Amino acid sequence: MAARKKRADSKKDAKKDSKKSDVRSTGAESPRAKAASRATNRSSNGGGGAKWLYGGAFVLFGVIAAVVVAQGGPTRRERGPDGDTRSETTNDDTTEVTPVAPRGAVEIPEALRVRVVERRPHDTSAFTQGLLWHDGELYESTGLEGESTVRRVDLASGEVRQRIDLDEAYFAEGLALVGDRLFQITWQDGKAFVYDRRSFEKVAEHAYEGEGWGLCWNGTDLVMSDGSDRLFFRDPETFAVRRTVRVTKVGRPLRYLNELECVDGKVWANVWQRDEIVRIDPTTGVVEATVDASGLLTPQERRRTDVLNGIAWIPERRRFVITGKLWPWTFEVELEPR
Ligand SMILES: [Ca+2]
Repeated sequence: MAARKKRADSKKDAKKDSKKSDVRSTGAESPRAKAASRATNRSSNGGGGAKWLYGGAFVLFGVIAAVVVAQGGPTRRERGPDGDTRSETTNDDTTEVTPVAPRGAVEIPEALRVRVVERRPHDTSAFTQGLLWHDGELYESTGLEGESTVRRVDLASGEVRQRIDLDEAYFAEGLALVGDRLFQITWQDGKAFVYDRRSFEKVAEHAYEGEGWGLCWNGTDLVMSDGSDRLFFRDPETFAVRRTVRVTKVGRPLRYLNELECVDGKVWANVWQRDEIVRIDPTTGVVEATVDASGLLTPQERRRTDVLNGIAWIPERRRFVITGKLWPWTFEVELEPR
């Protein structure tokens, strides 16, 4: 219960932060717009009649527009002199962060949304922390001390076909499958458990520093989140960190990365306390796409549940299954442009 409260407390901070970042995003005015405005003003100071004045401004505008297009089109913005003013309003955490996006290029993510194809039952006592799809079934990790489990679940009925309960000392988090080994991490216990996929027998255990939130397997590394803007790439044999990357969205750190899914070389993450899923380039940490997953639950269902958490990719159908903590449903969804 203490753990649940702790999450609720930090929820307030998350909300404050999200407000801050909203302010920052609206304040990021293109330097070009300012330059264009200055140029137009200068041209209007010259002598001559109204025709010259309008004609001159028109030509200047045309030249500026041509330069803008030649420099990279509408999806990229240059980091201008006012780029620094953003950091004045950031908090302590973000000022330490070195942007990982190439200097001068800030990518605007593709805007997607979910379209529900199927809604199916989900165990409302499952505090979902990890979700993956393998061979026609879901594998799920649930959290909270005394309620943490690993389970194999029938997607159609939501029926739990196999489960083990963890020692009540542990608060389980993300889950990933490497061959026939299931890796399950824990929130603040610094332990990763490895199970045989079929028997759920524990076959290994690893220790690590820091918190554990989400986990996925990209074929080479276990990718792990810890609630910050960082992703850790770990060796599945030793659990040692091979490298890390900081995730940025429109040039700013994106924190609270939670449950993960590795799909076709990209890392997908749902963001804690938001109905948002992002697609991340694992090399640069840049968010390439953002998915609006709001509106899956009714307001009444929302009151009885916790946050969206749990994304699993079904490669055969090229769709995601999405659920959340204590949610009554899983949603099989397709992604479409917003
Ligand atoms: Ca997942």
